[in-house]
Amino acid sequence: HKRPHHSVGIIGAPFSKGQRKDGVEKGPDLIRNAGLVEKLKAQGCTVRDYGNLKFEDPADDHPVGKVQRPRTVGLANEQLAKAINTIKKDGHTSLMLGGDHSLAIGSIHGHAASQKDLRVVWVDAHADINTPLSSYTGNIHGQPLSYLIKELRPKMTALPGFSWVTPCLSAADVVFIGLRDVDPAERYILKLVGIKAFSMTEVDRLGIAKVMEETCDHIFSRGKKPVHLSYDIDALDPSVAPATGTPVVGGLTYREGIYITERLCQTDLLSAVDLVEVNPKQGKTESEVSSTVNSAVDVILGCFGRVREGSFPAGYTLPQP
Ligand code: 5AB
Ligand code: MN
Ligand code: MN
Ligand code: MN
Repeated sequence: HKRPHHSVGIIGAPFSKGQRKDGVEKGPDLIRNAGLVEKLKAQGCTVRDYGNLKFEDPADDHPVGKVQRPRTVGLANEQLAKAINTIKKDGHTSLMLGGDHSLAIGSIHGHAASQKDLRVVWVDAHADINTPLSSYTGNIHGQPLSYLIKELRPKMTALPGFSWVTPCLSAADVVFIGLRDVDPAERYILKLVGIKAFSMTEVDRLGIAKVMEETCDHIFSRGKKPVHLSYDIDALDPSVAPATGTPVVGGLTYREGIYITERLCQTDLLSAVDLVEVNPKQGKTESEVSSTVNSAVDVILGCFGRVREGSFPAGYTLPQP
């Protein structure tokens, strides 16, 4: 079994306006400062860091209904979509470091522009599928999938900043893992359009290995297609990832969280990864912040070939006595 070579294109998205807590814009640099690039290279990856996007603040971005900062979020995601499209055209697996989860709109849209017919694995405590009208918080980080799924078109309203967005996914292309805090409207939507979901109950019932076999069966049942992994760090239990804006007890263990990445890496079809919602200001201590960042780094390393059984580079030989 030859390990495939991973060429990773990193884009930082220091963006927080899809929700109301500051600090999440510090995610990209924190994750880099934990040695991400060096660690990816040490496990045999080629890495190109495209740096951080710079976001603008459109004037008078007043709410539309309950939806907060639509113009700012729309514009940031339009920029991100272009950057991801460039990274894909350059031939890399894209790695987007957030930032809040509203960024999945641009990341998935940009990915879909270069690889049509993708599959999405959404690892999260939350379903992030509120429509602008169903959201009671008005925070767009709880809504990204509603903009992307074709079947939800009839439930959507036009928002300033979002005219560039066209839904690029079908409901059957998406799988959720880790759900445990789903709004009534979101549960209704999951049933309405029929999205495969492994909540924490299914993780308990089946075990993570079976969840991943069923996930792969589902996403590849209509052919082998590129996979977009959108990983919200709050999917992990707050004991291993406390520094995040909306923590929920009863989450994935570190081992379950890593297993997901190892299994998806094995498919050789991982084409884009998002790692979002690391927020150092939500950590109560320095060690809460570092455990969250370290978990995020390990999730990423698992996506790009790290295996817990250990490995050695091609051509490796033991020192001769
Ligand atoms: B996250 C909530 N459903 O819509 C909403 O962290 C929470 O990206 C969303 O998963 C959590 O605001 C968004 C109540
Ligand atoms: Mn979440
Ligand atoms: Mn999320
Ligand atoms: Mn791999």
